[in-house]
Formats: sequence, structure tokens, C-alpha cells
Amino acid sequence: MENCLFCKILAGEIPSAKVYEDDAVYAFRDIHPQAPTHILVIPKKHIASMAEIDQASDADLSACLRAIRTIAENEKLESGYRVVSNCGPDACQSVPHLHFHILGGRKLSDTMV
Ligand code: DGP
Repeated sequence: MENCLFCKILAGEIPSAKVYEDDAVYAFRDIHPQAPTHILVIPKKHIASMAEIDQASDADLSACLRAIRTIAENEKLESGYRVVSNCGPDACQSVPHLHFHILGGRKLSDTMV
């Protein structure tokens, strides 16, 4: 999708620190990490947010979740991690391409918001 930041990262037009890739999923380190490990997991197919996941295949969605588990293992997040997907303005979604934040590497806040 034109003018989508994460599609440009996927196309290699904007550099990223890749941590994982398969046929359906790409993952890279967040440019503004909020934890020692902060990784973004995106479906390769452009989907704007959780609100549009009807446009995604079950295979692509499950590939994202399976990638998250694999990445957490590769990153040695044995003591835990948080998965966040911001959807829409109230959640402060800033990039309109579905993505899952993986946050870990330290004790996270016990409040969600
Ligand atoms: P969200 O606010 O949930 O839409 O998260 C978007 C994230 O994307 C935010 O944590 C910062 C990250 N981000 C924005 N631009 C870039 C970029 O050019 N490269 C990388 N690696 N991350 C970016």
C-alpha cells in the first residue's frame, strides 16, 4: 500500500532491524523502544488495524501469533512479555498497518493503560 510506513519497511525502502520473517509475517525492532526488548510484528498483507481483520486470512492472523511465540523464544523472554496492538485514535495507533508490539526484558507495569 502506497504511503504506508510499514509497507515501505517491508519493501526495504526504509531500513529496519529485522528479527524474524516468514511468508506471511515480518518483525523488526521498534525505533523508540519502551522496554529492553520491543519488537513490532506485522502481517505482510496490508491491513489497517484490528478493526479490519475481516480482510485478513485466518492463516495470516495465526501466522502473526505463532511468530510472536517464536520471537519471544528467540529473544529469551522466558520470564514473560506483553503483546499489545493499538487500534484507532483512542489507543493512540500511529501507524495504520496492523502490528503487534512485543515488550519484555524487564518487569512491566501491572497497569495496562
Ligand atoms: P503504534 O503507536 O501502536 O501505532 O506503534 C507504532 C510504532 O512504530 C511506535 O512504537 C514507533 C514505531 N515506529 C514508527 N516509525 C518507525 C520506523 O521508521 N521504524 C521502526 N523500526 N519503528 C517505527
